[in-house]
Amino acid sequence: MHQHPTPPQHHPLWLPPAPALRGLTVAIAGEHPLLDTVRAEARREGLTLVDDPGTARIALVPESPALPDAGVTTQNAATAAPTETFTLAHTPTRTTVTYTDGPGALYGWFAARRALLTHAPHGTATHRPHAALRMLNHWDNVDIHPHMGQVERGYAGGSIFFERGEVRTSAADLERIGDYGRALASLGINRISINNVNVHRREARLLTDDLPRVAAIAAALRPWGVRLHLSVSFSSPLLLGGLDTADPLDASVQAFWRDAADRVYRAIPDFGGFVIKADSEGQPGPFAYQRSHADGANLLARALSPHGGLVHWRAFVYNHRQDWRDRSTDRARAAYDHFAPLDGEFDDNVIVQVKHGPMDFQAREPVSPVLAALPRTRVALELQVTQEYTGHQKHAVYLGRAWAEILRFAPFAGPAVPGRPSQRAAGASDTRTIADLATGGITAVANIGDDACWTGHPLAQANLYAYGRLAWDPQLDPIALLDEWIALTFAAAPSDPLAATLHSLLDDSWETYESYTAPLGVGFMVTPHTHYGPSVDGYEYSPWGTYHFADRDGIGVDRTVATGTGFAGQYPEPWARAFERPGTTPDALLLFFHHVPYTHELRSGATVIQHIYDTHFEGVERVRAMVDAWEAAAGGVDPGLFERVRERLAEQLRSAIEWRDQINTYFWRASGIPDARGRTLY
Ligand code: GCV
Repeated sequence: MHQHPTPPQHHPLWLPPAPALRGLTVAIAGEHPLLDTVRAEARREGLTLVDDPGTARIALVPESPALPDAGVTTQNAATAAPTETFTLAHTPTRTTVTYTDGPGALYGWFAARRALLTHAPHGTATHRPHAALRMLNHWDNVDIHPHMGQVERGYAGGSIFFERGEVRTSAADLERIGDYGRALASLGINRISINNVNVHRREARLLTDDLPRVAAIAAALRPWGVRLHLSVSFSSPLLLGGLDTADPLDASVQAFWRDAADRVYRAIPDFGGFVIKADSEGQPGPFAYQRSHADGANLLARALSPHGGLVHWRAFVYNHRQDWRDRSTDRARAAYDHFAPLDGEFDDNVIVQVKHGPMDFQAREPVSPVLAALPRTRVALELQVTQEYTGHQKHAVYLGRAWAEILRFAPFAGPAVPGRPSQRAAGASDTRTIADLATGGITAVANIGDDACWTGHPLAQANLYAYGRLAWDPQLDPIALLDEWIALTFAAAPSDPLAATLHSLLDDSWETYESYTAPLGVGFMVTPHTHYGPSVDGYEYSPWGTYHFADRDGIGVDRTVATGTGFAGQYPEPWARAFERPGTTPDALLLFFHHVPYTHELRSGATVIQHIYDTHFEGVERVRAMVDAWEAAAGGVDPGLFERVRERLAEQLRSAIEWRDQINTYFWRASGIPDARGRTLY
């Protein structure tokens, strides 16, 4: 077997050794494999293990002495038994975790640790996850892909799971995977898929030849309550089974998938299931056999169901070979048009996985209407932690605020009352949010790699942290989570100047990024293929369906029912009506829904053209302030980390200037309207 070199020492993420815990006394009552993990954690942190929970400073006690098995939890938390649940009683003298099951104890341990290290207010509260499935999808390839490399849209080095055509299973690799599992458990993430949804010939074999090695990865994650899933190719019966069809209604195809599932479960008894991208961007799917996506999904679901496995079937289906001259086709409509008619046709163990926006993980998009259109289907919300369209982990962009907005969007009610996110405009009777509608849980594309700091940009660790915590509880305040991440990672109290610097750098960094890139929700305008840096017309005459339609008079995509593509009509009321008219569409999304003149006045009072100039000039100044703030932090942080952030901020500033000058100049030339403040345009 090929021996890999030992990977470099990796960063402890938000779990550096905690001297403040050392010497505390902990008692852990009960028997469960995950309680053994907690015991090992306590030893690792230097706590003293004692028998008597009555005297211990930290006590973990079962709610009832009989622990249910840490088996499959596939229901929405709202209807499920209280699994993964714990009560944390945090007092000045004692911190007690009363847990319902093994996962509850593990999550309770990390919550107790967090409460002690962040000096959380004293009190007692019961914690249960909002959704039973909290997942990360890795887009890692086994082979180095000629265009996408080892990790598709990965900005943090190679894969931690695969290297040069092999599954990584050296002791050092498995140790790092275990450390990753530990970090995920500390947030409450309980599922990961380890390979790319674009499944090439080599990756298809994870289901066969590689199973023993995949099982070794699953074993490294198991002590952390994290279950492993695989992405599969719909063409596996042809690629692996020697069949001449993958038709979901063909008996030999059904037998192939049953055998495949049986084999996987023999190797990995707690295997999570299959993730699949079908009939999308060149991936095979049921359309080739004139079958529906429900036929395709149910084929896999029936093979997995005897084992309790799940199918995550992605709704990211659209025509990527569109003729740009065809104004009637709208990519934003596609997922709804394909999936809404199939509601009710999916088996119970199918989860339709829906990207948060109707296009593709832009810095700003409306929330996908598909999430409100499948009442009889289990749907999962898909977010993107890896910064494909948000600066490639070269730009410091904290996405917690963006995700909180998505999770709290209430498709059947009006906007939240400012300052009171749970309160809606008068008259709204159905106030369910996206987090409520995502009965199949929450998932996200991961942002880590084999980079020593895991995420390329050290500050991008905050995104993984915020994602995991929001997946557990979508009501958490994303800015409080940022401070929590700072406190845990840098052992910095809020009064510490370093904490203030980090906070100021990241706090509104999403809005900063938005301000110097594509304006008012129009999206794209990025360099084709790489998706980094500006190229206003890069996708304008391409087959990908991502257009802005800027001309000398105006810009934006008319997606209204009255005169446009009709996309606005895919929303329930009151949003369908709101998005139908520019005056009631939020400014941030104006150009997503409407084609307007450059002189159109926004709700803010500025014209579209002046808004473009102002935000792009301001965006660069905000990045300049970030650079200066970081320079002032020199000496207060590890020099290696300081340099890495400094070098990335320099690139962010260079890139923001490039965006500003290209966007502003393009629209000045197109519109002929000068900047009211006379700043330099080219
Ligand atoms: C994994 C976008 C990305 C692709 C990605 C795809 C998807 O188009 O650019 O790299 O492929 O989304 O989500 O499947």
